[in-house]
Amino acid sequence: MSPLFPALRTADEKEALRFGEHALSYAGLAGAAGALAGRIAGAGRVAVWATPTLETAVGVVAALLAGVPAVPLNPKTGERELAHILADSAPTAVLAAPGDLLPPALAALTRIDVDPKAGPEPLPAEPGDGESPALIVYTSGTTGPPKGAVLPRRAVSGTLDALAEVWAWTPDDVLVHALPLFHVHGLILGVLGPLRRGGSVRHLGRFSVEGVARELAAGATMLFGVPTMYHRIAESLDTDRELAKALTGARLLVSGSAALPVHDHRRIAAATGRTVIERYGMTETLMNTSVRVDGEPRPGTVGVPLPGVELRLADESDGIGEIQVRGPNLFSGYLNRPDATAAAFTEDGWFRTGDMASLDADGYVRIVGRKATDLIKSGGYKIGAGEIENALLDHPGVREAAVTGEPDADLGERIVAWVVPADPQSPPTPEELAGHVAAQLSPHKRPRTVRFLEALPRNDMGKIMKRALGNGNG
Ligand code: MCA
Ligand code: AMP
Repeated sequence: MSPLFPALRTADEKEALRFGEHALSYAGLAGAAGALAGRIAGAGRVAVWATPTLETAVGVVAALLAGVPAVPLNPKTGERELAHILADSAPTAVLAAPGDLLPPALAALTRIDVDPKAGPEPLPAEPGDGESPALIVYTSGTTGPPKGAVLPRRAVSGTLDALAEVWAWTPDDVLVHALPLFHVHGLILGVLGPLRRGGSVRHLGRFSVEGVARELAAGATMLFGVPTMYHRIAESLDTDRELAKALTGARLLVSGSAALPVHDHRRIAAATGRTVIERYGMTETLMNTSVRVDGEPRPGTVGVPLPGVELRLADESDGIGEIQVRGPNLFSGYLNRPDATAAAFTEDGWFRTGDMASLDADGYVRIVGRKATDLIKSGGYKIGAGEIENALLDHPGVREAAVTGEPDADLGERIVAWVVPADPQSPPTPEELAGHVAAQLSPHKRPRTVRFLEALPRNDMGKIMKRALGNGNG
């Protein structure tokens, strides 16, 4: 396989990465990542403390250059989830920015501080085998703790090159975003994408409508975001003329990770004359479909299969079936979970996405829902009802718990916890339960609403009937 980042081999002074005040040229990145790659060569796997910083980008690029699989960690991960990820992925070292305070769970690992000013050091030869694992990204299922999706090098290069083709993504593009760097969207598309093209990325550190407007006005050409971010942009457009102007000037506005409501599409188009392009992907498959830059934008659809990706609808009824995909974009399997890997594929080798869709006559894909009602997409994060229920049940004030997702204009879906308190006279407060879930799992998995009940509705078999819970979609 050819190198993942050709621009690092002909490194020049062009800006590659910028996080707030801190920027790095291709020459600087090649030096720093080359030096770090030398230090970690031969390590089994390395964890990366994935703050939105230059250090995270340098750490991940170094791992890819060294052929050492990287496990990006959400720095806000709670105790229970972090313990699971570390036990499952067994990294030998953790890469972090100097001065970052790491939780005790990481104390047993060798800590390697990332120095973006290190080098110059010659770049190592990258692994030639496209099947060798590049990254392990943890993703939630309906039950149990998150699973580690093993992403091989060919999936990373394949998906990024397919996107380059359909988006006409070139070295001249400057991407702006504020996505977290421990998921596919922010890390692979949002950081490795520009680097593979020899372009640039400016990361805002934290999302703000002002930050997006500022960078687009100052030369950024592309914006990546989840629907919640576009919703917040749409909300500001009425009153913010500079924002509308900045968006109008962008080459490409891309949304993904969840469905962008047609209402927000329309508001943005009305104020800017620009149509947001949607693409559809998954941690396990990287990107599957997109609206093409030279194709007809069609709000409510996620476009057409990307070059190299085969897509079919299985078990169709009334024109709706499960999206199944095949192609070089797919993961290799779940780490340590041959059972789950086997269950994720059909006998003839197609990956079952669990997403339900219909196809327009010309092949545009319309996602209409999900097979599993116990998966919630909130703010673009995938969250399993089961993992939250288990965390809630660990709280001494909770006797029974069920979790559903309810429609939310801002987050797409909002996590709702239905709780039977251990002591009805003094139930725990909603804030206490949200804090408990945040500390055990992750803040984005915390319930935004808690409803107390005397008992959960159950069927004759004792199974909780989520459909009987309020407006829940479970
Ligand atoms: C609040 N916070 C708490 C608590 N409550 N912390 C601890 N305990 C609590 N009880 C903190 C949070 O940590 C956060 O801190 C701040 O308060 C606000 O949090 P929150 O309310 O969750 O933020 P939000 O406003 O809801 O965030 C919206 C968001 C976010 C910015 C849109 O949801 C987001 O970044 N989403 C991106 C998801 C994503 O990238 N998904 C990709 C996966 P602080 O502010 O300091 O952080 S999907 C994927 O990769 C596939 C392949 C695909 O197709 O893309
Ligand atoms: P994750 O496992 O976090 O990678 O999330 C993948 C899931 O996000 C997919 O299975 C879809 O349900 C959803 N998703 C991603 N992009 C889109 C999109 N553009 N429209 C609708 N759903 C999406």
